[in-house]
Amino acid sequence: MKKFEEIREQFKLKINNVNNHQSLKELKVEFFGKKGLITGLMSEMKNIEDKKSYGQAINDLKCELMAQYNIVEQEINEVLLNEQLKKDAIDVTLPGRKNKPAKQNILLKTAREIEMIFIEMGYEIAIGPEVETDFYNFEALNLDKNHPARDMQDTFYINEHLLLRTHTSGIQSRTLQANANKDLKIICPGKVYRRDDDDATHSHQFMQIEGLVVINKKQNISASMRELKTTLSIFANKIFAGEDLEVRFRQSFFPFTEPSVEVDITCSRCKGSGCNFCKQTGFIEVLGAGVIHKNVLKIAGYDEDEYVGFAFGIGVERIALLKHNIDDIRHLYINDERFNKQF
Ligand code: FA5
Repeated sequence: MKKFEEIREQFKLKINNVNNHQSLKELKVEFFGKKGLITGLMSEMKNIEDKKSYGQAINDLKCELMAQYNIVEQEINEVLLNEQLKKDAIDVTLPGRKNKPAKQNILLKTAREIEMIFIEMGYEIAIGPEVETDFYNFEALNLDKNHPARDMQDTFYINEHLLLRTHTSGIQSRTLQANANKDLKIICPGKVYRRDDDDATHSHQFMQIEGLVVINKKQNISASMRELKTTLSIFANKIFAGEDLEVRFRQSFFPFTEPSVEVDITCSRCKGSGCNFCKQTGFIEVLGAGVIHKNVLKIAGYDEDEYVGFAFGIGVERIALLKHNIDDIRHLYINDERFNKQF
């Protein structure tokens, strides 16, 4: 019983000096731990005759001291909580931070500018799904299942028949089929996807704006190579107004146009002398175009001998890069405020 009293006194003395979690923890180990003073009382059990009363006494002492311990622990927690609350207090009378209105991303801004140029020329807007069928993305465009040109536009397949569209030309095939034997003058903006390796001028996801004009040959206007070249020259002059950039038409191949061309613009970084950005060519390709292949008109239900048309697909990112002298396509997507606020 003397030993019990000593422990009780010792505990009282120590707990009065506890004022933080660390000393509380040390006290707990010293008295209640595996090798603590209270546990130590148990080792005397073997020398005690009335083991039951002795055990009961240890338990009572433990409960008594534990109750005091819990009170002190609660007090310390309260003090700490109050300190934390004081530290975290918000002065609601301070004036709030102003929200800065976000600027429109330069990519979308460029897309809207391109659209406006064509809308002013009388084009209407058509849209289509980003998850496209193999038929509209390829087959209706004269690219049957095993056509080698499909390799140039490998993409992400949802299943055998559905894929992420590789170009906006799928909207062209849809609109032609829905309006067979009617005149058409549309642009089709949208996102497209390809299994391309990302670099300064390529992305696996990018934007295109498709253009399509179809006219009945009986009319006194046409929509063939000459009109295509004129249209694209007007577009290039408007979008790059004030810039000293050359427009170059280069012979090319697309299964859905015949003849086909690609249009390049002088590299805005080296002004044509050749650099890493333009892969030393002095030019950046911005679009593909051509006179609509007769098979495409036929598949869509048009009388291919009665109608003629041209189509083009503009890479929106490439226009933005050239127009604003941006050195990497990836800047357009990473949403860095320092980049965005320059435009
Ligand atoms: C096409 O996609 C054709 N559908 C264009 C077309 C439409 C031709 C109608 C004839 C008639 P092409 O794969 O070349 O063509 O892509 C067109 C433009 O998209 C390119 O000139 C380029 O500006 C842009 N482009 C192509 N691949 C990428 C890419 N990985 N990242 C960014 N822009 C790209």
